[in-house]
Amino acid sequence: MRFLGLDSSTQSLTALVVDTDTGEVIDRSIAFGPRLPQYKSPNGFLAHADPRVKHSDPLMWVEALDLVLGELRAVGVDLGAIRGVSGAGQQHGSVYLARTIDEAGQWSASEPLVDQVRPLLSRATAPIWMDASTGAECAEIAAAAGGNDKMVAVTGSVAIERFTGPQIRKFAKDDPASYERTAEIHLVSSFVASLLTGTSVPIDFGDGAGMNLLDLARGAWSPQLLDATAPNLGRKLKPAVPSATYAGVVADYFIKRYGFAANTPVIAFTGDNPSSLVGMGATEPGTAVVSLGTSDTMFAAMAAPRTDPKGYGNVFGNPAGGFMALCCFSNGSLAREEVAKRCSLGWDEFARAILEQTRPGNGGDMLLPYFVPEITPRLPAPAPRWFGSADFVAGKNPAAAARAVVEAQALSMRLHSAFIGQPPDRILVTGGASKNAGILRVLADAFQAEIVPLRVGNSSALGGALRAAQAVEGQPWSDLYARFAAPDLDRRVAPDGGSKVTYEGLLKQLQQRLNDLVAETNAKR
Ligand code: XUL
Repeated sequence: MRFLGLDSSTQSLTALVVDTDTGEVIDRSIAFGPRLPQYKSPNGFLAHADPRVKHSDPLMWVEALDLVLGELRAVGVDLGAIRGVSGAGQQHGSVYLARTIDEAGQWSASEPLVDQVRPLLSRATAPIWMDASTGAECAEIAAAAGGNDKMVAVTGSVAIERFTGPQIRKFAKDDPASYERTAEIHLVSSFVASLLTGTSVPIDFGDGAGMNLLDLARGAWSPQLLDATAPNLGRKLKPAVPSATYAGVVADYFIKRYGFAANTPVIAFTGDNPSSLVGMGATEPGTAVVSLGTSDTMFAAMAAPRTDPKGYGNVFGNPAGGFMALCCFSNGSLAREEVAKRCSLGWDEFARAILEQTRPGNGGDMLLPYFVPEITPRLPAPAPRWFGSADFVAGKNPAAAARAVVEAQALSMRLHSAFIGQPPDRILVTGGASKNAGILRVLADAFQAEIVPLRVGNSSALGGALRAAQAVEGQPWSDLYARFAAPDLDRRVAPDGGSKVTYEGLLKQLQQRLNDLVAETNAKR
């Protein structure tokens, strides 16, 4: 049987079809920047004078959905053979509607979906996970809730700028009339699912945990946090549901336009990281995962929820049941791309610079790669810092710059993910940059762990397809993982034991420099 997974991420929308009989996988992506230039979002979000503000146009996601389904058909995929759909969205981003999709979603097949969604919006833009402009709202919510320790105990996370609750509060404060006019608030995941069914699909526990609103123990919105966040918020959110919830069927619009079969089931969507946990076959505790995307994330399933005493790590729902821990670093691909661009390095040259032209420790050259505001550690404004030789600091040593960005990213991941538990001896990697052998080498050495890439590129879209397959066919996760999420053992990278001591030293040096940078930033506030 065939199942479709969708992943509406920061820079692209991916659709991926798995065939559980033949093992075949087909995927297509729409990159927002090049394919939908009218939205003026080359990296998936709109320009703003304040670097802390990052919003996207939700209509771009709507148009991309039409485009990607059209493209699947164009390459010969029979969408009528799809037996179930699920998917994921970039986490934390929120969409505001003046009418609920339950009221409005009888989409007419004769008019493009984007023209039918446009009049529903009560807010023209959607704040996304990269937004760092809600510091005041975080402080207000935490104070009203009884402090950040209480927030962590109830929701698994301190009040954080990118999480949806603080974003909703900012909207309610800045534009109370539009907030009041809002009938329904969606995450990106539940929004795309709702487009697909033409009904209001609830938020699942996996993604809902990224809102600073979900009481993890009860699996329900916390009345106290709803009140602390914004007036009447409980009326604008449907109750949160388990990730495996049957959410409805594909709407007539998609049947008529793309040939889906009538009554094709849709399973609730989840966040891209929880979805990747499934796509990587890592829903059982014991395997750490690194996802190298626009942001880099490191995450792992947990037997019992474990929280980060420093307040950087988060707890989300595991779509297969239980919880997962996650650390998010906003300067992922964005930082690697920035360095590659500044140094005019292609990706092959970038890998060669690491593998052939530089050594672990980079001869003392170190970069704190914060070209956009950072989540871990918390830096509300860009703060790149170059340390070491004069040439490196002046940007005249491209090879050292390539190694420096990746070494700092890998070590910062090691430092900040330590709360998750035992240091891993095997790490699965996914995301665009996991194709780069230079990056895998640095990860292996910095963690002193075996690095194993996944065969399939888009683990979040794959997670969507596998969740649909599991919900509809009832196959055990382990069978689905063996078939679709098998790691690419030919490309695994073993750590070089000779670099262990160098990286222990670098880890301490990085920690000191990060502490200094955070102190410097806090002093400026
Ligand atoms: C996770 C996070 C990011 C987004 C990006 O907390 O903010 O990983 O999900 O897609």
